Order: sequence, then C-alpha cells, then structure tokens
Amino acid sequence: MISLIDRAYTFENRTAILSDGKKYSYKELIAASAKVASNLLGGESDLEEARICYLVPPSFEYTAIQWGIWRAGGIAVPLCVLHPLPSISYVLEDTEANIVIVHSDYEQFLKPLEKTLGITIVALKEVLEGLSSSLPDISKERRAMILYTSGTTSKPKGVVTTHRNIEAQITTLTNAWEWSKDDHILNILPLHHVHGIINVMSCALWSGACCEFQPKFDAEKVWKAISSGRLTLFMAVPTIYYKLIAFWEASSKAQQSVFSEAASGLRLMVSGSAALPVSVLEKWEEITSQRLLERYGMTEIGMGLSNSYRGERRPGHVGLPLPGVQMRLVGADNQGVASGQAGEIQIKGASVFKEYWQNEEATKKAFTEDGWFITGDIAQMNRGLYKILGRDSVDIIKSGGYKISALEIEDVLRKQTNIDDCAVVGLPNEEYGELVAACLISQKSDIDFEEVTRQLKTQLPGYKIPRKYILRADLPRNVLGKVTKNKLKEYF
Ligand code: MCA
Ligand code: AMP
Repeated sequence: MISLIDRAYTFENRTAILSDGKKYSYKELIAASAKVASNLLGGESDLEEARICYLVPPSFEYTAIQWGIWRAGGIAVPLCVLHPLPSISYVLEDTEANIVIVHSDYEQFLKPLEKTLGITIVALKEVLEGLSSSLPDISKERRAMILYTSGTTSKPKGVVTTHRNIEAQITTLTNAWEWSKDDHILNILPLHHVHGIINVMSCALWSGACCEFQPKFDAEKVWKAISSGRLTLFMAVPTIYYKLIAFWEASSKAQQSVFSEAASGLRLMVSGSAALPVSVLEKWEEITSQRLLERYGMTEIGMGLSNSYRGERRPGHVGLPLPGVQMRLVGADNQGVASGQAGEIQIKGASVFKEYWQNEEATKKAFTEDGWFITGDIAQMNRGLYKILGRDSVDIIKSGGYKISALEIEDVLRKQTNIDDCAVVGLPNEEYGELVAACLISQKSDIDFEEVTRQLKTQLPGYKIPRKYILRADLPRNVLGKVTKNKLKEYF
C-alpha cells in the first residue's frame, strides 16, 4: 500500500496541482497515474522494481508519471532537465533502465541513446493515454526511488529509498511544520532532488494541499505568485532568497511594498540545502517580516534537523532533530563528543535510505557497525540548538544548493588536451554559497579558459562548470603528495 496515493482518494475533488495555469484535482491525478501504471505494465502484473527513468519538467504530468511508476511496482528515477547527454546516459546505464519516458521537448535530445544504449524512448503522451487495468499491491519495504547525489567519489551515487523511507520523510515534515489541506505551495525547485520532490511536492500531496509548479526559477514570476495571495508556504535554497532580495531591491518603491505586504502573509517560509547566510535571513526578515525557518537535510536521510515552527528560529542554526530522527555527534574515535564540542553528525531512523544502488561497498562505508549513517557534516550544540560548522571533505562543494564533487569535475578536466593536471575547489560566495573554481596545470602558457568551459559544458551541467580559473606551474601538496586544497583556495 502506498499511503501517499491511498490518501489522495480522501481529497478527490480538491486541487492537487496548479501547472501551466491549469488546475488538476486529486481525482485526475489518481486517474492519470493509473493509466501510466497500466501502460507500463502492458499486461504484466507487477514491474518488480524495474527502474523507470523519466525526463519531464515539473508539471502535472511529472507527478502522474512518478505515481504511475510506483503504482505499477517500479522504481522511479527522475532525470534532470538541465543535464547534458553524458550525465543522463550515466544514470540510464547505472540503473540499467530499459525505458525512459520523455517529454516531447527532449525526444530529439535523447534520440542518440536509443542506438548507443539500446534504450526504449517512450513519449510522455503515450503513457497518459488508454484505459487502466488492475494494479498490484505494493509493500512499503519495496524500493521506490533512486536519486543521484554527488559525494566523495567522482561519479554520483544512486540513493535508493523505499516507500517506507519516503513516507517517514514526508510525515516527519508534515507534522513538524503543521501542513494542512488548506495549504498552497509554489515549487520552483528541480524535481530530481529531495528538496523539491519530498519537502515541497510530496508533503503538499500527502496533506491534500495544492502544489503549484513554475518549471524554472524566475524571480519576477515568484514575486508575482507571492503577490497573488494564494500561497501559504514557500521553500527554497539560500541562493533563491538572495536572488529574490536582489529583485525586490531593483523594484520601484510601490512595487516593493506590494511584494513585502504579500510575503508577510504566508504562514511559513523555509530555507535549506545549504547554509543560510545570516545576512540573507536578516534582509529577508527586514523586507517581508518573515523569519526564515532553516533546516538541515541530505538526500540519504531526508530532513534531519529543523528550527522550530512555533518556537525559536535562531539565525545561523539548524535547530534540533526532527521527531522520529535520532542524531548523535561523534569525534574521530566514533564516540559521542562532550556537550558543546564539534563532532560529525550521524543519523538513524525510518527516513534513512536503504542503500546506494548496486554499490555494496559504498553502502557499507556509509554506516557505522551499529547502523548510524555517517553524514560527513560537522556540527556543534550551541545554547540548546545545533549549528553546522562545515564538512569533513574539501572535495564536496555546495553551489546554488547543488552538491558537487570536485573529483568529478577534475576527472573531466584531465581528459582535455593541454591540461596536465588540475584541482577544483569551492570558493566562498554570498550568492551561490560556494563558487566552483579550477586551478589548471599545463605546459601551455596561453590556455583559453572559454574553450575549457565550452568543452566542459558538453559533459557536465551548468552548475558544475568552474566560474574561475587560474593557471599555475604546480599544485600545492603536503608531504604525502596530496593536494592541499585549503592552501589552493588562497591562490584565487
Ligand atoms: C547558475 N549560474 C551559476 C550557478 N548556477 N553561476 C555560478 N554558480 C552556480 N552554481 C549562472 C548560470 O551559468 C547563468 O549564467 C546564470 O547563473 C543563470 O543560470 P540559471 O541556470 O538560469 O540559474 P538559475 O536558474 O538562476 O539557478 C539558480 C538556482 C538553481 C535557481 C538557485 O541553482 C537551483 O534551482 N538550485 C536548487 C538546487 C536544489 O534543489 N538543490 C537541492 C539539493 P550565464 O547566463 O552567464 O550562463 S539538496 C537536497 O535535496 C537536500 C536533501 C536538502 O537538504 O535539501
Ligand atoms: P545533498 O546531498 O544534495 O542532499 O546535500 C546535502 C548536504 O547539504 C548536507 O550534507 C549538508 O552539507 C548540506 N546542507 C543541507 N542543509 C543545510 C543547512 N541548512 N546548512 C548547511 N548545510 C546544509
């Protein structure tokens, strides 16, 4: 039984999704997803955890596909609409998916993969047509979704969550933040990560609320939606609040007061996925009278810590473990640290993922022997609330809320002719949190950085492309020969 979908029957006539200016009821979502499921089954009784990839922008159809895959017993693998072909192809190969459902805008783009990977491309409109058949009963322990996340390895890893994990991730948040059927949220986040999929879309649909889609972030359109007065909730990464503030500042005085008045009426605004600069929190509060609620999460655990909905929301802090989440801070010896000391966050609970897709070794390494998930984030308890201090790895960069592996970018750079070696780091940046920067080592003294970027763009999505380059004779290294990235950051 998939509770998220079962619950939808109790909200049948309510609006589930507002997309492209059109309202879709829960009844329509149930019917469309049943058609998708029946088409995918094609007469079989159960997809038995077959991986079904889909390249569909945020929309009613996106949700119908995701629910349809689940109802047919498949594992949903959303693809990112911003990714170039090699990134998409990696996910298709890694999941060993046989089919990919594609929105018409991307059919031509994916065409080459039919030949190279032997994959079947199915047009979105085909799976939404026809009749529905009987559907299997799905146990909560079954795998439901794979989301790809970068880590301390070069290539992203597939994070597998079960239906039970997803339900726990959703209910933790709907309870803590008091979601109700009268809520209306705007989603401007990409739908291949937990933030958009779980915190925004799925929490809304669990609650019988309305999820409104804008397929791509656009500050003007967001302010317009806020000004409409129909939103009760808004959730975004710090970069988005930064960009909304910049748009507000560039607006006329009259416009500013319309925006401010409207934003002050929402019942909750949340920031997460990266550290929220106190300056952004304060400016947002100044212009909207809204104190942002900052929370901490990770693809592998859903949400872990949160400031309080009704109590204190302290700037620069991420609050306390959410109900149902067990957390401890440990030192290098894997033992709990004394109160007030810095330690690594480890998490246990029903929301923690099942495994990395077909990667037993990485899964084993990610947990302690007694079952705690090792996050790699360092925190400290400070006057009753936790504060994130940073990460234990310099190879992980957070830019615009996206998690990026420096090693992945380095691997692609090293394949370029003229680049003998390189090192990639994240530089502090107010707007993006961190900016990707690359130090190149080359025999040539006149490397064309624009050409380097052009070549990278064929292999990597835009948010992984370095924004700054320097050319040097060598890289700073320690006595063991390892690049000292903190030293390297000083060179920029
Ligand atoms: C875009 N640009 C950048 C970056 N991204 N420049 C530097 N660093 C970046 N990271 C540049 C582009 O190259 C372009 O410049 C210009 O900005 C506009 O590009 P565009 O793609 O339109 O950017 P945008 O739409 O303004 O993107 C900003 C964004 C986006 C909306 C903040 O990055 C975003 O949607 N981030 C959210 C990611 C997310 O959902 N993460 C959650 C994962 P030019 O025109 O010169 O080329 S974390 C998670 O799920 C866990 C569980 C959690 O805790 O939430
Ligand atoms: P992802 O793997 O994309 O799910 O990103 C998860 C990572 O984002 C965490 O391990 C943290 O490093 C970071 N993160 C998420 N929320 C916050 C926050 N509020 N403050 C600081 N870092 C955060």
